Amino acid sequence: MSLKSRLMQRCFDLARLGAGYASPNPMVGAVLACGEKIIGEGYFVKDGGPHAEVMAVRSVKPADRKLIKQSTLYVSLEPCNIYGRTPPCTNLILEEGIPHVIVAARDLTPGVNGSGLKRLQEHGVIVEEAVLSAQGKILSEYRNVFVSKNRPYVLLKYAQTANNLLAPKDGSTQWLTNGFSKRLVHKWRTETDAILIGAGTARADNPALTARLYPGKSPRRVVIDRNGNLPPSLKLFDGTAPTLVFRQSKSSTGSNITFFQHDFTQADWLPKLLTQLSGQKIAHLTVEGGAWLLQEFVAQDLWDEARVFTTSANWSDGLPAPRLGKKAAKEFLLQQDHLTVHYNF
Ligand code: AOF
Ligand code: ZN
Repeated sequence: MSLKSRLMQRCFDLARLGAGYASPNPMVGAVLACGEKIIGEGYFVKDGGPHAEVMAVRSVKPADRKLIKQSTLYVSLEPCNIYGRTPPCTNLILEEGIPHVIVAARDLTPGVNGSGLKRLQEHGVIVEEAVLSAQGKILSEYRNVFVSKNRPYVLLKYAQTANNLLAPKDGSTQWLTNGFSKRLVHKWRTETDAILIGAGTARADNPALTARLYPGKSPRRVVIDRNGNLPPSLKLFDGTAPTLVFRQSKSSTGSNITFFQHDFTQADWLPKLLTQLSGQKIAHLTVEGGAWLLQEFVAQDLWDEARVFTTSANWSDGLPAPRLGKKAAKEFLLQQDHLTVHYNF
């Protein structure tokens, strides 16, 4: 692997440390290197906080500061060029006299979207774009979907039998995956803004949707309860994590629950629901089921990624899993569970 790729890979690894806390801001990692020597590095820790580039510059030892003017800044995402809650990172780069900037992907946030790179170039900074761009895009895609499509990035997560069945037909629960997969799913819960399920899944599985098998924060819970008849005794309504409930009719509030009145009779109820979630600063949404809801996302092409566990079970009957129509980009084996990751971009 070339030096450039290695240092960009380091940016990606740093960026991922912000998973779950960066959103709705992007995960960003930055490395300041003088030749092969890393003199500073940082990542975007938490929404509202200092940017990765700022953290990288701050981390430079006083003795190494003189090297900044001959160093290269590697960033997983185009440096921002707007006054948000923090000043533009392009200012910092120019003030510090960093002569060379290498990025993996553009920031599609209105006002940035290439202008950060352009400004740097206009001031004589050598700019290189699209280094490890495919990986960079995966890292930044949730932010870019959020700011350009007025909806959250949608991750579909489900388990299926070897013969592509998702759930028994009678609405009962049948656990498919092993303990390793289950723990991984809890890690993912710490990295997403919210998990959405339909009423059938809420009733059949009574999931808590909190992260218990992995340290980190629990996501918000979102449930579609069109007819408003889910029992209040469900774990979803226990107040342990903020919960958003979408119903056709108006409802009162409950403990840590926000009710949304939503018109499910309209053909565009799903994109509209996603827009509502965007308004709640949900930039990364995981959809956990059931079969009908998952299929709806696929049919309306409103998904960005799918993580699918395929187990060795073979059922004679059941509800079919969605047909994604996208080949697996990544594959993993967790003992006998086969995990595939599919991207729709
Ligand atoms: C960067 N480096 O580490 C991050 C960036 O004021 P804020 O924090 O809301 O910033 C808004 C803009 O900064 C927006 O374009 C967002 O995508 C970007 N985030 N940019 O240069 C970073 N987190
Ligand atoms: Zn910035």
